[in-house]
Amino acid sequence: MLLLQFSTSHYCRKVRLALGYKNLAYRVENLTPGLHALKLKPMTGLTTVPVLLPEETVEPVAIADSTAIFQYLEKIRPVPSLYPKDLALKTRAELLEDWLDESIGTATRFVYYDYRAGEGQAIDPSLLSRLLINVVRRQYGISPGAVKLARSRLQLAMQVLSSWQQGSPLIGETLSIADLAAAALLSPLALLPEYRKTYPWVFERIRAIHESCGEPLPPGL
Ligand SMILES: N[C@@H](CCC(=O)N[C@@H](CS)C(=O)NCC(=O)O)C(=O)O
Repeated sequence: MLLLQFSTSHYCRKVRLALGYKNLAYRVENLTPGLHALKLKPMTGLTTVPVLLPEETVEPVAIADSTAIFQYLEKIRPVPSLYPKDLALKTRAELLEDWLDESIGTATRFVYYDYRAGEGQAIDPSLLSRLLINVVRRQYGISPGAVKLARSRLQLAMQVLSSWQQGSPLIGETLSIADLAAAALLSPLALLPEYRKTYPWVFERIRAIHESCGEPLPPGL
């Protein structure tokens, strides 16, 4: 299997966590942001990474979107499962994963790049890094108003994830798609002192989940 990714993308991290949890062998190809769309659009109709190429003789040829990739991985390697068996719990895990993808992954991106452009400039003060951060901020419309909204979304996320404080999975008794999504999509905040100080338990859990999946820790952890 080949994972097409951006090396720094938290959505690609999410897929690597699942591949690791299920102990599946894979290779990665790091795409160049900007040129990536030329390769991906004809393949998937979308421009986003992650994209998984199963490299099998049977369909599908390419799977776009981390949620669809999770479903595919569960189909080909059902054990250990990432979906609760109980139908009501499974639906809750799917809803939580979808909300984390659509709202919280984006909110993290906004708050993270806002930090990197200001107080966090020292993480990489090179001209290239500053240039890239400005391109990303423009591409995603990262304005002060949008960052404020993103911060309040993250505050809600911390409440929703409160079962992590007791070291418990988010849904049911074992790790699920919801835990992996939260661990990956909040991981960029590990570089922000404010979040580390206020929510230390979130980062303990992110670390533990990465260890369970055999995935190298994100920057800052
Ligand atoms: N819902 C998508 C979101 C993926 C996403 O936002 N990927 C970003 C990188 S973090 C991307 O590919 N951006 C480039 C683009 O939109 O062209 C998923 O879960 O896979």
